[in-house]
Amino acid sequence: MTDTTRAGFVALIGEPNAGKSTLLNRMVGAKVSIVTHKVQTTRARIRGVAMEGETQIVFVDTPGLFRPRRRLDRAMVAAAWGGAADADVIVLLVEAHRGLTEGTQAIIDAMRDRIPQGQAVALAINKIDRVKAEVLLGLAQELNAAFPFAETFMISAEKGYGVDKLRQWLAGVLPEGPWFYPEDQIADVPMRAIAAEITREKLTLRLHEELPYQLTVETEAWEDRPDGSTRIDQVVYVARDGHKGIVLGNKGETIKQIGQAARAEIAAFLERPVHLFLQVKVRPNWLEEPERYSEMGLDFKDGD
Ligand SMILES: Nc1nc2c(ncn2[C@@H]2O[C@H](COP(=O)(O)OP(=O)(O)OP(=O)(O)O)[C@@H](O)[C@H]2O)c(=O)[nH]1
Ligand SMILES: [Mg+2]
Repeated sequence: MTDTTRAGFVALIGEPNAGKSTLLNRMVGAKVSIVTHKVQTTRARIRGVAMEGETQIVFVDTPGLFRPRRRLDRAMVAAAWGGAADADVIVLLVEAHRGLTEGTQAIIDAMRDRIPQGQAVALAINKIDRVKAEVLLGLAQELNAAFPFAETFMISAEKGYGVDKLRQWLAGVLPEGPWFYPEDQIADVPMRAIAAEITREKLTLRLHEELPYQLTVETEAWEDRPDGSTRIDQVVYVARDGHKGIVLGNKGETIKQIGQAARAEIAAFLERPVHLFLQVKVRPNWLEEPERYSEMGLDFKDGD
């Protein structure tokens, strides 16, 4: 006799940098969403699939919620709220060492309007490895006074503390039903997009200040060769001539190192040799081009 299967969607929401992508990767057991120490790393919804017993949990990583300024920011925030509204359960991540910030309070206020009545919201206080245990109880009480969370978890997405408990609880509250994906599928993101994101991660880690927010990466061509290797051609769109110079670096040294780091990670992900070709193009208006948004997995009109 087989057990009844369960399946559902769990949206991870929170301020930029809360650790949503780190948690998704930890739950899935593979790096399907990029992570950096900088805010606004994730730009679109990323679905990762985890199994807990007979339950399939589809985690939805979302862009951080903040007060948007640019068109891209607005489209990102809309994608995050869309992910939350579509989910069976929401997990709000809060950083333990920052506590109930203005940003988290704004999210809690917005949840009252945007989340359908009766939709369960769990609280995950993340990065508990960064604080003393004493502060956690007070913080949990403060947050639960601000919103009726269904359950509170103390976790470290990075170290793995408390993550099993959270996954087990989620499995228990998801509805009975058939799985959405084959049992061995870990992500619902096209490989071309994952490869572009890996390159964007390396650019974000390497470049300073505003520059990572002013560029986007697209995979233009993908060729699986008969010799077992893959050739990938990508374009890095930047907004200004000056940015192109910075991305290339002296004698092309910067882009070369970024390309090497990205190539190694894409090859490890694909488990085959990769030849990666990066081209940097200046496109002053890319932040206002509908095509760039559809490539990112965002709705251009959400930015209106
Ligand atoms: N110390 C500590 N750092 C963590 C933990 N979880 C995540 N981080 C770090 O926090 C930073 C942000 O992590 P991300 O997973 O990219 O955060 P995010 O919420 O996806 O951020 P955005 O995509 O920008 O909204 C990274 O440097 C992570 O390594 C944790 O449990 N403990
Ligand atoms: Mg992220």
